[in-house]
Amino acid sequence: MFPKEFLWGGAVAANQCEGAWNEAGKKESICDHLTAGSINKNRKFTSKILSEVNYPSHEAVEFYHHYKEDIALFAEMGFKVFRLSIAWSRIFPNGDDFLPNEEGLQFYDDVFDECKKYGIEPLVTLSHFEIPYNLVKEYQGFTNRKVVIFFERYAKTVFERYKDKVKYWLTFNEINFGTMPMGNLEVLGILHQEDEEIANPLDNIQVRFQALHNVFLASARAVKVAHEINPDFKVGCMIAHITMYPLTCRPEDLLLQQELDNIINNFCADVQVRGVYPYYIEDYFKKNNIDITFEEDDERILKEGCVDFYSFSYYMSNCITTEEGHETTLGNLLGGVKNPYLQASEWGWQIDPKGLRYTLNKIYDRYKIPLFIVENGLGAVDEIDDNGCINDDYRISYLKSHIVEMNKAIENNVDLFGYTMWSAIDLVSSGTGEMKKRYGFIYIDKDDNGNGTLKRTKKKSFNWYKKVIGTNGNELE
Ligand code: P53
Repeated sequence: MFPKEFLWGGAVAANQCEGAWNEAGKKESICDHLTAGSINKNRKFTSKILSEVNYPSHEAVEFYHHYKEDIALFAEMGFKVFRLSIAWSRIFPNGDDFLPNEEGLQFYDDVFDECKKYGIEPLVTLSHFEIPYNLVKEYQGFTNRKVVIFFERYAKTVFERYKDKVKYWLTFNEINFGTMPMGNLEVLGILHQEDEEIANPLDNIQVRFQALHNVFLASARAVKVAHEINPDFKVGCMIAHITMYPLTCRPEDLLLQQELDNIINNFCADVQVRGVYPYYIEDYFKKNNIDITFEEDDERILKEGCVDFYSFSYYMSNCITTEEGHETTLGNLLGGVKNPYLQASEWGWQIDPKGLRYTLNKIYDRYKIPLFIVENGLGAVDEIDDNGCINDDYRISYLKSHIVEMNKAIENNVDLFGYTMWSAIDLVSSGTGEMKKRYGFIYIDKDDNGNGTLKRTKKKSFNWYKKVIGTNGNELE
């Protein structure tokens, strides 16, 4: 049984849905320099915005101009919570500005007021892969400690402005991508060359982990300021939990799985939940010649900025092995090999609802703080039939099977207090930049070439989710 106050809802990120990339004083974030790709073609970062190139974030699905219509649809589904991110570059267009951009602040006031009208609680991510480009260009992102101060200024500005409108906050989306080369640009704001493929960037592991240290500081300072501004604020970490299994029962596979699980899944949350670096990271740093500079106050800052809850995204699981020659999972930015017992999505993400229960048990066992699933969903191609309907039974079946496992975890006394499915509306895929990798309950007429009317249509999953929320998860058929 789901608790009475369980927060059901859906999630989006500013750069993937808002569009209006250069309106109302906003300047470019890194996403505005990312080209469209596909499962076989990596997205590229171009330092100049080129006129002949399609940058999907520029228009996206125009949530910026359609937010009233979209939020009304969320309300119709019965959303209790709506997860969105603030585009940092709407508030501080260059990142290092002294004063915020009033028009940017006003936009989110309007969005939160619209949510309030329907009794929908906003859950707000401060940094969802959206660092202002100027901070990357002029400061090399979070490699520079000044950016910690700029982030704190941004966090403080929005906490003060929205202190009576927003209660739930997340600092950095999928912060643990910073433990892998693919996190260089999106999490840390590091770019070692002007034009590159973001999934496969140049990498300097020492620079990357020092920047990640600075992101921990930025997050911790934001948590502290949040609690000073409003003691009722609840601030969470956000981890992309890539659940891993040893492929075989060889002890070597188990040990490798444990090591990777620690570095990729546990390290960041250990720092953000407990406020100290965990013991096992020393060995990893030694092996990789990483030497983190801790300034005088850093230990204290981390300790004072522990998060209130743990949030995570969960889409899939992977297998880990020391054996060579196994087929890796398709379209997978994260390594790992195929699991013979699981089916994968069209984009090669292995679907594993029971893995979600395992993950909930694992995380709760480790931290004993409230958990929130802030992303879970199926990217798929949706077709409109002759009657204008989108029968996305595959999405319903994906979500249903995951909700069943959430319920079992709750019955096992795991303190899970919310679920925002990815994504509330169709939007631009972060990994591939495609529109056709759709996640929403609401179809948006827009294709990969940027054509379409942007008309919103409810999918079959829309009415299904409405019933799920209406029965507090009791009726899943
Ligand atoms: P897309 C990879 C693996 C797990 C989560 O992803 C990921 C990624 C990055 O692609 O990111 C999150 O759109 C992210 C969202 C993103 C969503 O997963 O690539 O927080 O912004 O859209 C789904 O299919």
